[in-house]
Amino acid sequence: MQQYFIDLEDKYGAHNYHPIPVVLSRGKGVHVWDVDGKPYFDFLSGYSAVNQGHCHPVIIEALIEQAQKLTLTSRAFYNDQLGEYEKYITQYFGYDKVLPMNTGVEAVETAIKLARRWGYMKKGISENKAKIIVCAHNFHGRTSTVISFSTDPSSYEKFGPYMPGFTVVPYNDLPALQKALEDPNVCGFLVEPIQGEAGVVVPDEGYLAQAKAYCAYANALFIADEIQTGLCRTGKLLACDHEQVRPDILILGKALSGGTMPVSAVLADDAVMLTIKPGEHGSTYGGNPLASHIAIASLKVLKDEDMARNAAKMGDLFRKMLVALDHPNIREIRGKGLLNAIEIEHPDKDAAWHFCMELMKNGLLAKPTHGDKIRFAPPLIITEAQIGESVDIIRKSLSVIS
Ligand code: IF1
Repeated sequence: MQQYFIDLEDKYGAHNYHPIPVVLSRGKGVHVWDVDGKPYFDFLSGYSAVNQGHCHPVIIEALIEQAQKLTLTSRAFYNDQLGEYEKYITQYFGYDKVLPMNTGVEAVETAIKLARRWGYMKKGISENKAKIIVCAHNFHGRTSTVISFSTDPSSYEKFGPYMPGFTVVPYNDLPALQKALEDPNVCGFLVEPIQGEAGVVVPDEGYLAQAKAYCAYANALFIADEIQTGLCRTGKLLACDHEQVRPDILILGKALSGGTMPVSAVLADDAVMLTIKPGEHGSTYGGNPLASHIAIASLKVLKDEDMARNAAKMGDLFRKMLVALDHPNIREIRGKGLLNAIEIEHPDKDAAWHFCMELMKNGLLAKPTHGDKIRFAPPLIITEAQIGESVDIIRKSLSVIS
């Protein structure tokens, strides 16, 4: 049965992914089921889009309710959902304004345009000279501008020519950042509070706070891409909250819709946001009433169910249990809250893939990146008992690479 669907995708779909060979047809909470009815723990959570768990009843109810009333107006007209959502999300995160988009990378693009616009209008940078500092091994999405400052050849190679105006510094390197900020044409520093795609790289404590302080001193905007780290994933509402850092521009996506549709957002105060005027930026679907209604429900559920607290607690427990496995083929265990990764040490370079295949056989879904790293990021509603069951599966599956 599964092979039929795999063959369909292979024949008619572009080959831009290499999935784990499992075909899913249902999800509920921390579980997904394949087309044959076999259940799995979902330890990817749609790359953190389903923080609230699959098909969360409150979010699905909001979706159905709004889908039956009004789904899209375009921004040529007002609708009765967008304003309520804008009020809700700005108060939720404490910013003057929000600019709604759809995918994560669109929100990143929006933040880049905002930072440049602010650089020209407020900082006085001369035209077309603005620079944005980014970090090595960043991942901010797949558009041609965003891959222009990727340092991963599989993201940028043979997709040039590239967009100029970006300066790369090493991640978690404060002196390098301080030096790069000396350039008066720098309008902002774009950073992931924890690097996701790079393999869940957690910077040293104090990095974000000091980076923000350097930005303030240099009159440059601190731009946090919390698309993956935000919305309770790391055990706080935002990963920046671990260091009491308030970004000048905050970028959100993924779990803003609990995995139901692409909803992203850029938050900033008036001094930044009002530099973009009517007609200068937007999107057909951005701020549509369906997305607005769903996003309120998705944010509400995170707070009502105290998911930050559970993510912090379950994350600590999970890492403790992994450490206790004391397995010779696990080189490193790292993460914060329920954004975790392990690194496999093995002479066979496909060991992490074989291990994930075994996890699948035993009822847990995860996927390797960069060969030897495996991300473990279940929905934030996971219970202590389910963490226990999952670690049992991980322990059992490690035998294939022992
Ligand atoms: C894929 C990783 C996760 C992101 C950050 C922006 C975006 C992403 C920090 C763009 C997207 C995704 C996309 C997904 C794989 C994935 C990913 F492995 F690449 F690193 F989540 F872990 N900023 N991350 O993590 O958001 O436009 O995709 O909505 O298949 O490419 P998008």
